[in-house]
Amino acid sequence: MCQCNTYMLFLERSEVKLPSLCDDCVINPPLCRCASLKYDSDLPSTSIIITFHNEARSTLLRTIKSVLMRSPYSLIQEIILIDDFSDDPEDCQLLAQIPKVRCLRNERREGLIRSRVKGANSATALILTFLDSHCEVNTDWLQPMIQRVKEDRTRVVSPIIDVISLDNFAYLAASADLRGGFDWSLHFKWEQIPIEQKMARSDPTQAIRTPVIAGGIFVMDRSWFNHLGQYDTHMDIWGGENFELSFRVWMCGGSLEILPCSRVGHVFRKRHPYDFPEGNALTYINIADRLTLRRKLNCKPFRWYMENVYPELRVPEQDAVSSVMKQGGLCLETRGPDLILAECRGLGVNRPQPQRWELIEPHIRQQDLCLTISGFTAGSKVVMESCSSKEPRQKWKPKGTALQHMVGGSAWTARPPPAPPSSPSVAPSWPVRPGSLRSSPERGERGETGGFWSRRTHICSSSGSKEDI
Ligand SMILES: [Mn+2]
Repeated sequence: MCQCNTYMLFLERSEVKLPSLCDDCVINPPLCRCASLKYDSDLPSTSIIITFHNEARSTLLRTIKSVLMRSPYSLIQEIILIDDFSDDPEDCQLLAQIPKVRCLRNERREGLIRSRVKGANSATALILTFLDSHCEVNTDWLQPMIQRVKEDRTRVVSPIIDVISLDNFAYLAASADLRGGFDWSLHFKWEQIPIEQKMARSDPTQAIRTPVIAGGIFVMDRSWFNHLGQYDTHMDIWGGENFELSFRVWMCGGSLEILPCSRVGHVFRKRHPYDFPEGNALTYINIADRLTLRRKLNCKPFRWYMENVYPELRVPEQDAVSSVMKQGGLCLETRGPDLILAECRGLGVNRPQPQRWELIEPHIRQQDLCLTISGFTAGSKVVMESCSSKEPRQKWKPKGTALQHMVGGSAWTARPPPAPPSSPSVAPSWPVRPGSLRSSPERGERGETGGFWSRRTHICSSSGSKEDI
């Protein structure tokens, strides 16, 4: 019996039933075009690398079965399972009876990264496909990715990752125009493609450039993976490796893409179903050899990545400048929820400094609160409200030394604060003409910075300007 027959026999006998797929044409009509795309007839085959630790057998089998049933037979060189020291060694051994499946078992817990590198090092195909152990690949998932990598080996490509419901294992389609991004807490997030890129896309089947990939499912040329230094095998703990790889790919001459015509369902878990080896998120490792590698590969600096790959991600530290704000010799300050113009202190020895405001265009802020006009009509009060990037009432622009509201050009006034008799410096009202509120540098700063807004020196001070609040 030829290998092909054994393979078909397995698929027929396997008890895991694949649920019917959702119809892309119903969910996303433009993606009907995927069905008409043509791929090279001589696409290279791939080694599929799946690592797992105590994964449910049914989920693992579902992953493998979907790969075997929904990929052209010739494209699957092998499926390499790396059992990261699961409690029951049989999990892996039983699966190795399936055609094309090989099993490698770790002698001790190694974690995701060393397991993947072990799989990659034993792979025989020229293209590597990393796949999570709790997936269901969709029809024609593999050809689009191999085609893109065949055309340019420096591309690292990822499918659209659909959702397999944690509750009933139903297959749910994800949006087809998202890319990978992150915030400064380094949490991965799906985000909309920037509007300019969206407008420029004439064909919904086109690859989507992405700053980072989610990391669980991607295809990469084996020689490119090796050239870039695989993974840092000192990494013990799951998570973050997708950022490290993404930055390295971009900065060292490659690119990352999401391919709308390739779809793979993935069980997104609410929490980690297993324990980690010793160490935690604050455990630092020595990266000297990775720095050497970076120099050797002549990789671009992270600034280049920020400016060219992910310019939408703003750097708060860089944008922020701070200043005292003055009008008619008085300083703008907050008193609890109220805004007032008060005598500018800080001139004498040991006198409190006037409050500083941060300009992070278009916001003028103190911590999480932003200077906001309550309406666009003359006489509207100026108040402090929670900052929101979508709020037009909070948009300001420096004009020379003055500040102008970008939308409301009319005069407005601040709410008169309660004026205790003991505070002669409290201004009863804040009548301002547009543009007449001025930022004012502390002495000496102007010469250093050449402007009235100076580089921020602190975000939130517990002394000085805040001590009387
Ligand atoms: Mn996963």
